[in-house]
Amino acid sequence: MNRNIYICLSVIFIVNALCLTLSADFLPEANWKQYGLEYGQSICGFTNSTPKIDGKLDDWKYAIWVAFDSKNELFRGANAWKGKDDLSVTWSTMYDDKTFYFAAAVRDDKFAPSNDPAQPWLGDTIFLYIDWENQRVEVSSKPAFAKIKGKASVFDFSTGGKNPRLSESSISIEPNAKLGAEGMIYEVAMPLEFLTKVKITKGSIIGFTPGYEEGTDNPEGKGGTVFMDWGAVNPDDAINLGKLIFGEALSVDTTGKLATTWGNIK
Ligand SMILES: [Ca+2]
Ligand SMILES: [Ca+2]
Repeated sequence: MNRNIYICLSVIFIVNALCLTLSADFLPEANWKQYGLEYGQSICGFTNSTPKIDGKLDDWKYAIWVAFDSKNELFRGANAWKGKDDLSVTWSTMYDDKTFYFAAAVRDDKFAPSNDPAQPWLGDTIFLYIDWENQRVEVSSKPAFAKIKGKASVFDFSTGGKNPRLSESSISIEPNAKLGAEGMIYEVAMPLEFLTKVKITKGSIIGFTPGYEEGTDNPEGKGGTVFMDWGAVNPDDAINLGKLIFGEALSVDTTGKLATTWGNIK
């Protein structure tokens, strides 16, 4: 009898362990190449369900992900960057009728944010450089995300402060042990009305790149400061930005559909 109870408990334990493993948080890998995209192009997929802004990426399983994980993305710090485990950023975007969503899984050995909310760029900060008009003349929106004194915030660094309500956006920046000693997940929901008057719909194309600023104060004491973006360019010049196309609804079988969409619009 005791032996049966032991076997029974063992089975329950193993099944539980399997369930926990299967329900572990989703972590992304770059998948943009599957969609027939060139380097510097990605797709912002439409989401039918509102992602929960909680620093967990289970609601981003079907999104299109891009990785900044090589010297091709080092605008600054080619001699200071020590490789993927030092800093690499896998990022994605989604949208719905009202909101522009951004997420990033940041692999990092040391997270060293600024202490000064007026100068988040002194430490770890993510910027977005957005040219809504896609005229390649002006970076029209420049949100930034940082966790300062334990509080995750959205900042507006657009020229002339064009997006003053951005600070009301929802944001979560949470550690994730699977992303290195001090890796972080960023998850942000920015109402489109806080960002632009341009009507964003399926087929819209914008100039875009995230930029990862490791901190102009060089808090990790490296041989130089590190800044990563799409193509190692100066992202403050709109002409240098990558392209983000607003696409179809994301789903399990997104791959074929989105590749067709991109092909049609090119
Ligand atoms: Ca989430
Ligand atoms: Ca690092």
